[in-house]
Amino acid sequence: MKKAKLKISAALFLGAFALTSCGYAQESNANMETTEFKVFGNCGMCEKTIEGSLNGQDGIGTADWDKDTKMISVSYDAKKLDENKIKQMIASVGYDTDSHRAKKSTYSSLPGCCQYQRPEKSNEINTDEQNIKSK
Ligand SMILES: [Cu+2]
Repeated sequence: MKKAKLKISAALFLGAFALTSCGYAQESNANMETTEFKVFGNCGMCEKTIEGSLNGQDGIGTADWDKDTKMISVSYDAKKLDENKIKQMIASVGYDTDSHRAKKSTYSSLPGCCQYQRPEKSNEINTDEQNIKSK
């Protein structure tokens, strides 16, 4: 009888662990949302910089950029952040997204291998205010 009880509690424990490791705990937080968008960049160093601009920040769950597809997947607390703010955070370290453009000076200070081909779009939000004025 004692053994049976032990087995049941072990099963419950394992079950709870499995749910947690599948991200169930995070999904039960109603504020967590996931978004995916393009971030321009080249290499593994870009990946570290791009992800580093988000990971560990308040409201960010995880950030994962793929250097082949140039797509980033970000889970975030929708009460604290939105996609616009996340794109601003990425632009602040020198990386353009589909809608936000990094400051020219920040882009220029990236290592040579990281100076990716910048997108040419007219409807993007330019985070370089001096650039906007001179246009
Ligand atoms: Cu790079």
